[in-house]
Amino acid sequence: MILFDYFRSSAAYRVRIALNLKGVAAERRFVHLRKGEQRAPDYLEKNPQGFVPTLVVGPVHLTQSLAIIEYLDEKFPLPPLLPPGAEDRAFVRAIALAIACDIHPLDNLRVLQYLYKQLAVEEPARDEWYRHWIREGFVAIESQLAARATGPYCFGDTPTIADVCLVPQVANANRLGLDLAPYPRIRAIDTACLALPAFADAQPSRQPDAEYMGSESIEINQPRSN
Ligand SMILES: N[C@@H](CCC(=O)N[C@@H](CS)C(=O)NCC(=O)O)C(=O)O
Repeated sequence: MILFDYFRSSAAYRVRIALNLKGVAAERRFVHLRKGEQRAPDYLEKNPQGFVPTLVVGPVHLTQSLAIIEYLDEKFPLPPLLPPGAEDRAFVRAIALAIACDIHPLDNLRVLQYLYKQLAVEEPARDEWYRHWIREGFVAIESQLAARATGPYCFGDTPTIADVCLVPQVANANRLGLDLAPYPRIRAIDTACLALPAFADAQPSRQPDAEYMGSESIEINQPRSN
């Protein structure tokens, strides 16, 4: 298996956590998003959306982090990343999707670049955009988690796909200086997860391609003519 990865990508971070939880090793190749390597023709052959992560398994190129994580869960069933009950599976998937479909896409690099280059939105407003969509999502997720609080994680006594998505999103929130005080349950789950080596070792700062860990805006400030 080969994981096409970028240290700061929270979608790739999800897959790194899942691989670690499963104890599955993957060769790593790094796609430098700030340099635009995700749009290189040979990379677009692997992932036509121009995103990381991509997991290459033999001749097959798997894309979309949640599809990759469910693939890993099917191929390597232990430890399971989905609970046994159908309603409980729906709950953890709902948390994962609230992050992966409703928060994260609005703060993606290409969206921030579009705000900057096409719409001339300057850094303070872009950062506020970024924080706004996390806040909107976290308010709802916090109440959903509080209503189902059953253990140290999003659901039950072991991490699920919900935790695999939540921890990278909290990392993004911290990077943009979002005040997490209103979300005590999210903070407690993040702390519990990061106490596990599978999560801690997948953190952006611990990746071989890690660079400066400042705000996203610094990354996208390039001439508008680009
Ligand atoms: N829904 C996709 C999202 C992947 C994604 O947005 N990846 C970001 C990094 S977190 C990316 O590659 N962005 C490149 C760009 O915006 O140009 C997934 O879950 O895999």
